[in-house]
Amino acid sequence: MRYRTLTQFLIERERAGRISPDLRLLIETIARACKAISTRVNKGPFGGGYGLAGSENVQGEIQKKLDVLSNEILLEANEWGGNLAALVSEEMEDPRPIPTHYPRGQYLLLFDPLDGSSNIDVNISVGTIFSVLRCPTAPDGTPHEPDEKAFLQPGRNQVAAGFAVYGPTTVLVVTVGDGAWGFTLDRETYTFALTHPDIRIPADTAEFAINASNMRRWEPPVKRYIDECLAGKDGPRGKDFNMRWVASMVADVYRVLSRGGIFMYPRDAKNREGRLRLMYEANPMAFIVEQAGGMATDGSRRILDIQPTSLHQRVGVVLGSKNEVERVAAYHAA
Ligand code: AFP
Repeated sequence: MRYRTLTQFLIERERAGRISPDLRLLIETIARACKAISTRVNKGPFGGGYGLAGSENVQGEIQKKLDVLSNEILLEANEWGGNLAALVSEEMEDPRPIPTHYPRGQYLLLFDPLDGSSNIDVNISVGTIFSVLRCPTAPDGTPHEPDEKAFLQPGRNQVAAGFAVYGPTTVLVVTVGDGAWGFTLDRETYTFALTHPDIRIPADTAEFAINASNMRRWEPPVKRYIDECLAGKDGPRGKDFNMRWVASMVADVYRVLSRGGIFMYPRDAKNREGRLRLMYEANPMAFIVEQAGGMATDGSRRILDIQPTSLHQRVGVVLGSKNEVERVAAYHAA
């Protein structure tokens, strides 16, 4: 069976006027960078990528060599194209404006270069998450300085988002606002083939994903929801539930996209704002999940409507099968 490639998919959307040539180039460039990261991840200890980088990132997290490497791959791939004004990364404190010796473009790119990196050394899937915004312009069309303020836009402003999961296969999931589309890396031709067209998340599920070790810290609505899942068919839900927790958001979200489910990293007594990052984890995943017919909230509010106040702010996340996410929101409202 011949699969359409990512390039064919993007050319079709450019011809349909849904994306600009610059946005097409941006997504293709990110996809190429994800191939390079996938190669390094799959080299394991033979690629010099294992272990600690001996540094800390802006989050105060110990950096793995692959964190730093992945960040550099994405920076180098994206600085010359003339389609970006600036970049934001989980690994960097401030926005990185495109160097003045390159032309600047209209888009802002945000990414988590290697999500789930604490799973690297134990050979569990990790990934890359990205989000694309437009740089705001003045009424006369001149672009604003691509500073922190330019990035602080609600997630509903995203023009594209995606993530790669580096697992048994490398899959890239992308949305440009007309559905969520999954591409699997064909390692013989080294091209992304459209294997999961127009992904749809089932509205119902019997599978939840949460880090249950935080149970004592959860707010009551979350505790109620999980207790009811655990009560199974003898409880108020009248059916048994299964649990999964990979601790790599990309892997957990990809499973939800593939077979339904609800993924939760709620605010709690320890992570009062939540643990996941709004701008380059929650927002892109929320955009993709909504495009696949699912729902994404911080427990009660739609994630894509949250007005950011700082680049690296955290947020609670409840996303996936619509009817379950709605139930959690109803418990918060009660
Ligand atoms: P790391 O990138 O530090 O491994 O964190 C991964 C993550 O941001 C997200 O991908 C997971 O869903 C979540 O954290 C796992 O958090 P816990 O380790 O607390 O379960």
